[in-house]
Amino acid sequence: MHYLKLLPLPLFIIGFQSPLYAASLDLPTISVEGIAGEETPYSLPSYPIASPDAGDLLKRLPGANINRNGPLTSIAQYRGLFGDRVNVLIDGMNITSAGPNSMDSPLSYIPAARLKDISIYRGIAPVSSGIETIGGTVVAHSKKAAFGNSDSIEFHGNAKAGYAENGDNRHTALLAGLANKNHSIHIAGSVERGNDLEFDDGDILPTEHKRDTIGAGYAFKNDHQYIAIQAEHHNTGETGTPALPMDIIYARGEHYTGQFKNTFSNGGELTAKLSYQKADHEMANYALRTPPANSRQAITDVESQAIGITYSIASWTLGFDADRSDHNADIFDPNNAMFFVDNFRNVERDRYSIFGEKTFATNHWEFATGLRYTRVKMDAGTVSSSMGMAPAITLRDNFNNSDREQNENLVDLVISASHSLSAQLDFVTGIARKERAPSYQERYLWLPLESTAGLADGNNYIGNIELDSEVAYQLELGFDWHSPRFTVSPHLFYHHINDYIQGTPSTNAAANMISAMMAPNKPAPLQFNNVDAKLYGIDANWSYAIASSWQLEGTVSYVRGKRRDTGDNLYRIAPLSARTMLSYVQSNWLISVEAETIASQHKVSAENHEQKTSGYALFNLSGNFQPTQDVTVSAGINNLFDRGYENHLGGYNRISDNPDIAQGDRLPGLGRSAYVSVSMDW
Ligand SMILES: [Cu+2]
Repeated sequence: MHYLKLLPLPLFIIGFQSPLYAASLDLPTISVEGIAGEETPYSLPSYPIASPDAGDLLKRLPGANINRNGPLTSIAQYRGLFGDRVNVLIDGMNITSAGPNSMDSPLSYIPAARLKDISIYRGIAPVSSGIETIGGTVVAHSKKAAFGNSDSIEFHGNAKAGYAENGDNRHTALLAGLANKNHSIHIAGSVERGNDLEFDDGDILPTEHKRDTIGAGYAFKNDHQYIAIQAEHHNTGETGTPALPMDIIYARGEHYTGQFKNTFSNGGELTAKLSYQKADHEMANYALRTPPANSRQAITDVESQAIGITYSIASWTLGFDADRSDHNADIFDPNNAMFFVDNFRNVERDRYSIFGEKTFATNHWEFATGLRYTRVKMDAGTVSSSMGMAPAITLRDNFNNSDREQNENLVDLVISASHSLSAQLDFVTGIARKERAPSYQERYLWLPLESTAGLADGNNYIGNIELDSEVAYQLELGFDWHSPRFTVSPHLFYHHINDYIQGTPSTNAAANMISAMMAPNKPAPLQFNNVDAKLYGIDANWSYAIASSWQLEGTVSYVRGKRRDTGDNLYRIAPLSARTMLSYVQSNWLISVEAETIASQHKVSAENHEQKTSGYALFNLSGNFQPTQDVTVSAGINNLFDRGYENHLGGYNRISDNPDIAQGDRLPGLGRSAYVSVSMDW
């Protein structure tokens, strides 16, 4: 079942990561065996960046991008679909955000300094990669201790420290492990601090950040068994989110995972995984910014459990997955002890799922097929609030009297195929049907507020209990060309999505009235509704060995997202983007210059009152030096010319008192930043 396919990784990264240094500068042999690129995550090893955020690495992959609401809040976007539509696995686990605005997005649980690798299933994600994978699956792993080769115990680890001048960003991370060939134990942690970030014309307020993580794990393996347990604690302190109505006061909690694998004498393999997560979060609109007319704070939490069991033998894989999560969110006024709103009360979202996958081959064709059925059960408790106005009471009573228990049946079907046309050329295609049930915010937001999983469009929203699940029909078509000096793999895609969930003008009179009373300057609220949509585009990665020391590589990503019912554009769709990097590589050092060229985005959503952005180009310089095989010094300058620009996925300024950026304007992108980091392995 496990085919190996090495996609054409950027040369630079292979050269840099190779323990043999970049002694051989020819393109590595790229072996292509088995099934389409969709079967294996397209991976990016750790790469020196100035940012604490793992999302900055993810966006280097073809088709991938991030929606950014603050320095630590990256929300994964893949081919125009984002948020809950993208399945993000951190060390094999689905992280559930404690914050109803995704302030603790799944990617925020893994600092870049602790990241071993981050990858994406290119194109259509296989059904085995998770439940609700309509927008694909992102896989990230933290660094852990490797097993040794003998019975004797060895001490290994990695220490990393870095500084970026823009925002005085500091980070340190440590991994220390003891291991022999059967046992491995590790502890790991990170400390990150940063002040407000700057752009060419001033400061972006508030963008300070503070995050600590600590974790420990144990693993055992012998010829037939593998067992691993891991515990992680994270604590994000006061961290700005200028694109949202509040900032993070804290987001902290624990998650625990256990994994077990057994190989049977018939060649079958059984894997089981268990996880538990508990996280608490507070946000406020007065601690890191001058409050608007009313000070507000919110305290939220989530508790979740998951289990997954998979059995694979020969070309078959069968599995069962179940998870459940419970959410609460309460809003308070720090100056008025009487005020409260139950934003979400005892909201439950549980998923029970079974799947099967089968691979087979005929006449130079390789197929991977998969089928998954999921039952999603959702419910919410009754709500109350101190608000005595008639429309608030109407909304509360309507919600409390409604049938809030809702069940969805989701069916995912995937057929991927690849055809080897020659030793250097593979044709890749796939079709799929994928479904996503409504999120708890889309369904249970009973009072018009901005608790929208980080949409950050500035609109108040009201939920819709009666929402249907989204159904996507997906098509993938591309080729992978890999010659010794040149690789390119353009893939075309098309998503036809029925019942796409989108905010449309609310016709709920009570909601419109209370929204006008609470937020007189805002447009009328939107309500989550089912519409029809389509997304299509192309993305490619490529590399070229110009000469023995000169390498060129890059990615191009384009996506177009439209409503099919009205012709409006979809909201927060990444503009046409290209990344091109030229590197000069020597045996123990290299230097690179990179251009990021981003087109304007004029195809904006009228329904979301979205603002257009202009195109721009940024130039980045970076270098790496390995004085010994175990030490790497990286340094660079991002946005070398301190170019002013607006990131289309970066949101709007919600701060009233920033002297350098008007309220409601698009947030500027980061100005020039010089950085340096040192990493040591032992
Ligand atoms: Cu929050």
